[in-house]
Amino acid sequence: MAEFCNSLLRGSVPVSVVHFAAFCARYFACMKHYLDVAENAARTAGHLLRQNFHRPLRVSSAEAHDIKLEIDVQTQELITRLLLKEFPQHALYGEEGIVGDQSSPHQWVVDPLDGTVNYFYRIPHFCVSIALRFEGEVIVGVIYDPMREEMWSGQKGEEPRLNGQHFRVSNRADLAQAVISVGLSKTGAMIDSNAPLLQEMIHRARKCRLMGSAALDMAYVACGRFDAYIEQGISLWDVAAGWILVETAGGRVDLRPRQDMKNKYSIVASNGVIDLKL
Ligand code: LIP
Repeated sequence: MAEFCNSLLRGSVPVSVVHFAAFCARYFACMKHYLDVAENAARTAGHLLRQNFHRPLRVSSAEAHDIKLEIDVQTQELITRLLLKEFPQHALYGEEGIVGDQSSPHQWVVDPLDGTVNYFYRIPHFCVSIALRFEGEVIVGVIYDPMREEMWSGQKGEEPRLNGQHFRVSNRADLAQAVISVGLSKTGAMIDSNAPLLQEMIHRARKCRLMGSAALDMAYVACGRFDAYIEQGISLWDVAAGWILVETAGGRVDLRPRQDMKNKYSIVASNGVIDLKL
């Protein structure tokens, strides 16, 4: 089955109509299987985070603008078990570490708790973010907010869903009427490079928001709550799942590797019609 899925994802389409119908059926069965397993892992991890939201938390490290919690690691271990039990050949690339052969065509990109500082300060705005990449391309993405019980799910070639309902990005083109989310990242250098962007946007947009979870920012752009989200200095696990949600909802994602920081990116995610004049 796995090898058959790989050939499907590589797009080797059979010639005859009959085989093509079988091809489509099995292609969508493959994708639905990936999505179901990802949703189950996100929901189970989300429940663990909600159960512990009001309990004492163990801090594993604290810096000026960032905090790391033991529950980040516990949650990623739970997600890893649930995903790799189903797909033992796959690899996982997560905020709390990597598992398996990263040259595998299938790589899960995981942020077990996005919005860790919010979580530590009992601010109920955080989520679980899980994406699947096939040969480098994101093909499946889920983001789960356990406090609002909101599950965003997306897959390549299909309209995305929020708790089962399809959604689209907003169609607001005028920046003066827009709500823009800006991330400041977590190091002094990155805060210095993000602050001027915020200063500009505050005067140009109707409102700016600093929410503290890149993955939820992406989900909010995808379903039209925000018109755009910008941040410099984020990691792939912060935005991978949101990437496919925004694009399949009709938006645009511009993700650029930073030359000055390894494995860090600058992102502009938007509804695709707004001109941010950046
Ligand atoms: C957070 C991001 C947020 C960024 C924070 C931090 P974490 O991720 O979601 O956009 O501004 O600095 O990177 O650390 O909570 O997974």
